[in-house]
Amino acid sequence: RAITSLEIGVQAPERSAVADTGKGGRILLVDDRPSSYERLAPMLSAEHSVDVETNPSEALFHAADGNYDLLIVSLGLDNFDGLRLCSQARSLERTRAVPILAIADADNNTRLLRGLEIGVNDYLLRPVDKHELLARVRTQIRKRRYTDHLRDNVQNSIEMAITDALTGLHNRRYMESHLSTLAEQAAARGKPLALMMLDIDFFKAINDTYGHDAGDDVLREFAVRVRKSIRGIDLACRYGGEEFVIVMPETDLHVAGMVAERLRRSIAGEPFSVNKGAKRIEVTISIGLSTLELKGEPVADVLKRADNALYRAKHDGRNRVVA
Ligand code: GH3
Ligand code: MG
Ligand code: MG
Ligand code: MG
Repeated sequence: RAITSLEIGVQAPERSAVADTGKGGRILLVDDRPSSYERLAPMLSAEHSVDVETNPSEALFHAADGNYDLLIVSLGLDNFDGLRLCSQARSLERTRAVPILAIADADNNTRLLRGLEIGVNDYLLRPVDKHELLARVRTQIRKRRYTDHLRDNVQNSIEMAITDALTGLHNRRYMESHLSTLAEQAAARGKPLALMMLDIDFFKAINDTYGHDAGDDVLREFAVRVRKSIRGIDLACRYGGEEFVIVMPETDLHVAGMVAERLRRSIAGEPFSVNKGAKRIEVTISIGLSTLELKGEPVADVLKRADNALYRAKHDGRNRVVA
């Protein structure tokens, strides 16, 4: 039975969380009292790699650049407000997700509560017990790795859900859901929006003559050439088997026609290498163009007009652009 990406996304982090000891973390200890960090650092380095920042005004930069799994902040610093550092770390993009463990003096409950409100994840009271320190550190590091892992998996799942696996372009579902948004934006800003529908000519013959794998090679190479000829804000998707759609915001019919013509030539002008370079074959495409006409026009109508234009391009002899 095939394992789906979603199952992988759910199962993998659970397995790794069980296996994760929480050891081997990268820790930044912010502490400007030698009597304190000279005691804490050796405790931590039994299981982790520790950097000590004794200059708290540098700590935030250091934390943001260092890719740490955990910040340990002494709240009773001599020359710096540890709480302020915690709050800054919480508001900075690069350090927002890094857990913070505070070390506080037992007689300062108010500061401790403030710290927890700011988003300190856990705390220890002086005098610090080595085993308690290591246990709390391991927990924070394990949590951190687990959420990182979950986030990566969610990102991968999203990526897979909107991407065509063969070509790496967006898939049809993503294009269709995003097209309405792009059309609304265009209408709201009074900007044009162009759409191209592209279809590889006689693709069935390529499959029949050179094999299905050669056909796949053509589709992949085609996607590479498409990416080269569009801008970052354009949206290219594989619409069906050998059919593609490109949505071009802020583009009128004239410019879209030039882009389409350039792309058509880039396909017809350079044979496609297939079967690991064993064969080079001539490929052409036909392109139908349309633009968003009226404010509030259904995007299905824009697609339909591009499809009609594509049909005429095929009918008129292929390897051409029709608007
Ligand atoms: P036309 O010029 O009219 O577009 O002719 P065509 O042969 O390109 O069009 P047709 O729709 O008859 O054939 C499309 C072919 O694309 C049929 C299908 O087997 C093939 N195809 C669809 N998806 C894939 C794919 O992922 N890989 C390969 N190799 N072939 C595919
Ligand atoms: Mg066809
Ligand atoms: Mg075709
Ligand atoms: Mg087709």
